[in-house]
Amino acid sequence: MTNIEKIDVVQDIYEENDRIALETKESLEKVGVFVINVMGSPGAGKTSSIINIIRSMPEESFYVIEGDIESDIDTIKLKELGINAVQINTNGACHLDAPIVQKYAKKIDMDKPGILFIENIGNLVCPAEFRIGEHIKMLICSTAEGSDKPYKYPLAFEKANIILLTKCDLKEFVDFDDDFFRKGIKGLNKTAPIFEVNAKTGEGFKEVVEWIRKNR
Ligand SMILES: Nc1nc2c(ncn2[C@@H]2O[C@H](COP(=O)(O)OP(=O)(O)OP(=O)(O)O)[C@@H](O)[C@H]2O)c(=O)[nH]1
Ligand SMILES: [Mg+2]
Repeated sequence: MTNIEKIDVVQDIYEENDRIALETKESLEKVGVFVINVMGSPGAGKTSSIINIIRSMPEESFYVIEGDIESDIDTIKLKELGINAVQINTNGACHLDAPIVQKYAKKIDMDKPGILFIENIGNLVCPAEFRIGEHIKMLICSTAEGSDKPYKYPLAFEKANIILLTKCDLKEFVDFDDDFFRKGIKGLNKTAPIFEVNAKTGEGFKEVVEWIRKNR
């Protein structure tokens, strides 16, 4: 009879992913690049927040990897603003993983120390499960999505190092319940700060930038 050895494929995939993520993180650390994995639902305000942070830190060099299932709309937008960006299209995959990020990170000439934003695929589920070489995870959540999101999609909130609540200008129109939202997060994550922002006016980003400067 043949000997059958049972292997845990899912476990192996995560381990290999984490190994490559660590490799990317360490190689970028060597050139002084701090990596922020930007996660959130489609349209939550990920690109808008990245742009606001970049504008608020003129002393810094920035690089962006844009992850989308299709299109290069966000990358074009960033390039038009003079931001060094490359696009990854996953053609269906709902998250970025470490191997694809490692491949595309090599396509950006990171000639100066700075900050690399990796905008993950718009999705509140899968991106939270995969390390991609980041130092921190920044979760972007908008008031328009509703205040119950921490309860329905806990992993993203649990893993976040910093949370931005965007579209605060729309709060009154979407019946956003602040207490319910914050209570949901506190039950999952006691350390991540929550910053309320408005990407249209830039309000709130000064505090976000101060936090990044302190924690990088
Ligand atoms: N009123 C208001 N609109 C916002 C704010 N932030 C973003 N938006 C708008 O929301 C829409 C989506 O913003 P994006 O920054 O493209 O969101 P995203 O998360 O990058 O979207 P995907 O990459 O498609 O997942 C755009 O029309 C923005 O102008 C905000 O604070 N207030
Ligand atoms: Mg975007």
